Amino acid sequence: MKIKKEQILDINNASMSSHKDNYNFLANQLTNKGFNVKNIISKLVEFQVAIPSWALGAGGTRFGRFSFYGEPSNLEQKIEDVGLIHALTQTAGAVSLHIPWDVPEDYRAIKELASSLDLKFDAVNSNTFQDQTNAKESYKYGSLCNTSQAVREQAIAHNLDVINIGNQLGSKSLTVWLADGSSFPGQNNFQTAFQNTQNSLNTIYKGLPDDWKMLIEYKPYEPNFYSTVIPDWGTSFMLANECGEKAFTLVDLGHHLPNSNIEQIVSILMLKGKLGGFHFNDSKYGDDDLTAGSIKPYALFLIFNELVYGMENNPQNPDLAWMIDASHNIKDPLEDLIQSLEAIQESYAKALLVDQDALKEAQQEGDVVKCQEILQDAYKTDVRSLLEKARLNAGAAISPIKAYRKMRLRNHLITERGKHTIATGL
Ligand code: PSV
Ligand code: MN
Repeated sequence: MKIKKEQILDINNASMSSHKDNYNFLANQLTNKGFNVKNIISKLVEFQVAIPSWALGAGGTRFGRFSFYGEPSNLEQKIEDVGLIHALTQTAGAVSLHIPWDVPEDYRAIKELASSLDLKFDAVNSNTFQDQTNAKESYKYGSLCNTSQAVREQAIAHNLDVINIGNQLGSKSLTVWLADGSSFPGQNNFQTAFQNTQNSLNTIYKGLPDDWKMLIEYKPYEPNFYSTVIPDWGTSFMLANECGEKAFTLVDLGHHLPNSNIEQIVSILMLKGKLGGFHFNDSKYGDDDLTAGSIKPYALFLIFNELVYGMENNPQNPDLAWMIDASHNIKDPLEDLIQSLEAIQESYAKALLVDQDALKEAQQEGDVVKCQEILQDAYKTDVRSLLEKARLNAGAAISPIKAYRKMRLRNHLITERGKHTIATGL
């Protein structure tokens, strides 16, 4: 199903006057402080975050799964769902596919559908953490790190296939996340596992088209609980460095041990020109994959503060591939993704309000109190009307969640697809 522009305009009319009041008040305040509000709005309009194809159905845990009904059961329907989110927000202009869950049957039709919804294909993701039906070799003891050459070759060939699929869709990057590691001490030789992984990545890297990037994700634990081959950003950075200039580190917010200083990681990777991609989510304990900004919004703001600084000061770092990597056990996946998008844009807007010159001066003077005041002044600004204005300018809904509910989109999806459809993915 597709949303018509007029439906959004109609719904927007009801909240227009209160939006205008709030926006005019804030825009005046910010202008008086010396901010270029127009410029901030256009940055917000430009900021697009990819939706992962596997986040459109209920996530579930290993204890069970509760469907939200009307889930997309094929690639076309997944793309249509992303189209709904994008129509309502105009901030989700890309989809990230996971292979083999999303192999297109008809490339032309899929490309046409995506472009009719104004969507691009962002990074394509390989999957060597699950055994596929009829696969010759098993990834039980790892994929790119495996001691068996045959297993490594199968995993390498899969990654090359993924590049090929992505290439036909217009994608420009491959994201590699490995579940490789060990569950018990002694199971793996750390050096052999690392070296095998490096060699395998080098081979995949050689198959990258010139204008592609390889994004290497890290994660300290799960599904292996004693060690992972790429546990942290430093290991990912080493591997990427040896692969070459088209390889980068990808930061997934959930892939850190508790209390890690993620903003510092982001900052140094950008200084080194090696931050390639970003997966947004939030967590209380581990890789909880909760809605972005739902648990630690201040941490998300501090991360964005470094991202904004890096985007302005580190031309050596490429444009980033932004993606939400969340999972929804009890919420409507589309509503949850809209909430994540809102939180991401909100943190971005607040980070754009940090007075970088004043901060630099306060840092030089050793005025710690002022430094904190500057950051918190930006953080405490209610920027929601800026986001509304950006959405209005782009033809989206003033309040995407309200519009989603008003249009009864989930009910329409259930009527169209049936209740008990199940999305492929996690
Ligand atoms: C792993 O937890 C991960 O975050 C990686 O990004 C994967 O690509 C994604 O989940 C789904 O497989
Ligand atoms: Mn991820």
